[in-house]
Amino acid sequence: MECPNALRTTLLALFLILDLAAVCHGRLRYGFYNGKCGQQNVEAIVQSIVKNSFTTDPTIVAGLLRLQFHDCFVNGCDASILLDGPYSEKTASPNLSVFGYDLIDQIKVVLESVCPGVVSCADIIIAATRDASILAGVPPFQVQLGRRDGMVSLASLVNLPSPNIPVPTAIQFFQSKGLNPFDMVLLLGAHTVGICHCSTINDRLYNYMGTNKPDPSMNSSYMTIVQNNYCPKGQSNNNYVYLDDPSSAKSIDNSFYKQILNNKGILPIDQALALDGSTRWMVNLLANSTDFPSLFTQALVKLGRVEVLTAVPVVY
Ligand code: HEM
Ligand SMILES: *[C@@H]1O[C@H](CO)[C@@H](O)[C@H](O)[C@H]1NC(C)=O
Ligand SMILES: *[C@@H]1O[C@H](CO)[C@@H](O)[C@H](O)[C@H]1NC(C)=O
Ligand SMILES: CC(=O)N[C@H]1CO[C@H](CO)[C@@H](O)[C@@H]1O
Repeated sequence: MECPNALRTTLLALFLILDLAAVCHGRLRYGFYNGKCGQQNVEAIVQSIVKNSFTTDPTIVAGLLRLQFHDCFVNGCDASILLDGPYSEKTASPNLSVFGYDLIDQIKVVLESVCPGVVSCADIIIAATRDASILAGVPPFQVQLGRRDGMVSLASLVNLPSPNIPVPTAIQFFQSKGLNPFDMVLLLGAHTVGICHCSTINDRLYNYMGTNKPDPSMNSSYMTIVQNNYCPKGQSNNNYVYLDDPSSAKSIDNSFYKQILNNKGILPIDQALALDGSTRWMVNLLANSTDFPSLFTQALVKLGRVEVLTAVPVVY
């Protein structure tokens, strides 16, 4: 058993046809795998592999957070995002996403060798993202496990919000997943550890709304820094810029909120959080408080509960 991205796309078509499963929603539990993997501690195994990976490359934190977001927002937290093999072609961030997928696979291989067929890829994503977040500075927190992997992944289900959507639309999007506006503002705080490929914001930097000029709403001194140091005009599409203050890009802290209050948001949606009346107060609150890391863990836990599958499916 491997995580689903190891499946061939051709096989996938068959799975799709077979996906007539009626699903019972059971419950997630703390310590779900206790006693289910012989004497082995499943969560400790995940943690040690994540730790090794983080030591080699701390960007795994961003890779995993984004992976969990995409997994949970597309058909629930069921690892179906992994089924979508060529998914990375659809994101502007192929390398890091692939990095996240590889780590999930690596963990799955180890767990299969100690207790085959027990631990779901969906739970591995949740546990690994938790462990990576703690390594990046949030206080330790527990996650409930017991998710079952989905068997369906349709490109047509991949309906993720665009970085250009207005705040009210983003709020509706999150609300449709059972997450409130405050959860949304907290979860977007994940961008504190992320990067953005220059291609995603080229228009803001060089041709805002067809004006042939930069977006005037960005802090002009910061605009110059981004243009000169990160995203020079006409350079490689692999260039990227940090979504947060570069000096704080490795830790999960509230500097992202300070950054957007200074009009240094990189993604339009990030900047919009600080400008829109419905979210600005939350941004002010988070920018002034030391509570963000712990509030973030609570929002991440809620994200991990979006439309989960738990019981074994009944196939008619
Ligand atoms: C309205 C919601 C969101 C939008 C429109 C959005 C959009 C984006 C975009 C466009 C990028 C840059 C990709 C690139 O150019 O490489 C990005 C990066 C990222 N996003 Fe989001 N995002 C959203 C919410 C979230 C949430 C809820 C999380 C996690 C909890 C998240 C985690 C990340 C991370 C960690 C990165 C950096 C990835 C890296 O460093 O490779 N995002 N996001
Ligand atoms: C632009 O950034 C500087 C710090 O680099 C800050 O002092 C200033 O307030 C920002 N300007 C605006 C309009 O946000
Ligand atoms: C802190 O709060 C005040 C208002 O209460 C606000 O004006 C300010 O922008 C907030 N953020 C920071 C980083 O000080
Ligand atoms: C290290 C690595 O995998 N780099 C790849 C990142 O993605 C580009 C294409 O988007 C490849 O050309 C690189 O080889």
